[in-house]
Amino acid sequence: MKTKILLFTLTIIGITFGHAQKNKKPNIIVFMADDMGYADTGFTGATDIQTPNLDNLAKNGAFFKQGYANHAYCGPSRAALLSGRYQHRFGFETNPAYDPANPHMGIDVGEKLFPKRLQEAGYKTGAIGKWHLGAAAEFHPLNRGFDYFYGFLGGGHDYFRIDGTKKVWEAYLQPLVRNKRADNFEGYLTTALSNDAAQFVKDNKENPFFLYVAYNAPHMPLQAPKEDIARYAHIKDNKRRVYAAMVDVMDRGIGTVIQSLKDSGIYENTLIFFLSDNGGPQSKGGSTKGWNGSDNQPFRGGKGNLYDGGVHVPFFASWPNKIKPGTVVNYPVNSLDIGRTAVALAGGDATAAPAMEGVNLIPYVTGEAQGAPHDYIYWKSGNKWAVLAADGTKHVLDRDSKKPELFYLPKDVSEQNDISSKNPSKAKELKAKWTTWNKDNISPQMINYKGYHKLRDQFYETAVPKGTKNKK
Ligand SMILES: [Ca+2]
Repeated sequence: MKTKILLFTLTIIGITFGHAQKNKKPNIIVFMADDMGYADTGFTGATDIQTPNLDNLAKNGAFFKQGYANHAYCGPSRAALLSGRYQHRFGFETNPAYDPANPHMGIDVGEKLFPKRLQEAGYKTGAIGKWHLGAAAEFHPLNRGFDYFYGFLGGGHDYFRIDGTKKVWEAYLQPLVRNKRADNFEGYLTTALSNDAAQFVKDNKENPFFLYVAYNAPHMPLQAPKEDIARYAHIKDNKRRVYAAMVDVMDRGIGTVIQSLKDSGIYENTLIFFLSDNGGPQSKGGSTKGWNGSDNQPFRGGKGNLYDGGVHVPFFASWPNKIKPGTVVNYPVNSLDIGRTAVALAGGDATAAPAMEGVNLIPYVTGEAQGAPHDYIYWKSGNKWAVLAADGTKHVLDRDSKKPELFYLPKDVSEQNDISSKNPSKAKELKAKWTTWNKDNISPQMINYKGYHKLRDQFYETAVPKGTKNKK
């Protein structure tokens, strides 16, 4: 009898404990901005753009002072974020072209994205916004670990308009996609995505969830509601003024999602990451054509550079139940760490092949773990490369430099003083580390989207020579 009572009691404890554990698992949200400059949030120094919601989250959470994206532009950076692996392991080194008919133009189907690992651990998973990891069925978010998707499969979108009659060029005017059906949006795209995210939170408040909100803001085209642009009339530069309005609307949208968390009573137990996928594109060769109005100060270069301007991004984590306000992490961290942290918290399996890289950041944020999460962080973009040591020494061969340079970032944050000739042994050591890391990489598996479109156009021109169309 006693044994029975004991077993019964243990069962009750087990059920209660198990249930409580399940409910204790945090919700996890990743907000990702697109092509946002380092100095374009209040918490990283902007004075002409208002980002009170982001500033509040950063102030009350952990600011990653050396927070890095894994690539200097969109697609590969997202491939790293969502796989939790260096994207070179599976040859994802260029932006995929938008082509729903091409089953090779997207993220390797052998890669297990971390939302899939969260699904297996009982999480509901949602992706809202920009995908950019392939438009064919194999790559669709619902086939890669997400329960819900609302957004666009290409690399960007017009902020006001859908027009399916226009020629498909990276699908900026295509209808949005809700799960697997075409869908519309009302008003301004950034706000529509935010509202959808707020609704996802409400719909899933009973279960632990993961939500990936990948804004295309403030990526071009530079478009914002008139009234928001008017609020920034004090900014004289036209691009910067519209850009500021785009960032402002994104910040307010994040505020809407936060309010939804608070209304649902789950704000305190939600871990929120914010980062940009790469640095802001800068003026090149005296032309401002490619500039989106962003500011990467104090860093050198921008989108496409392996100097800090291309990869050092605004980056923080907020989790009121666990992270003390005002936490600052001074060591380098990178976007691979987000997935690893999420899977660790969810009790998922990060080691099932292909094993995740990155580090669970929570012990470093709470102070349970001391020292640097990474001894080295690596980048590779074509034949350009960079490696950053935990002490802040960076060895880089950038596209804007003819030779490898060595910088000591703690004293030279703008990468102006090449110390490679003063410290050749350090340069040698770092390059050796990079070479070892690179041994596990494979060559790029996809042609760049521009080259791909050109080839495809040439193919059709050859197949149907000009002037012969419709002739019998
Ligand atoms: Ca980008």
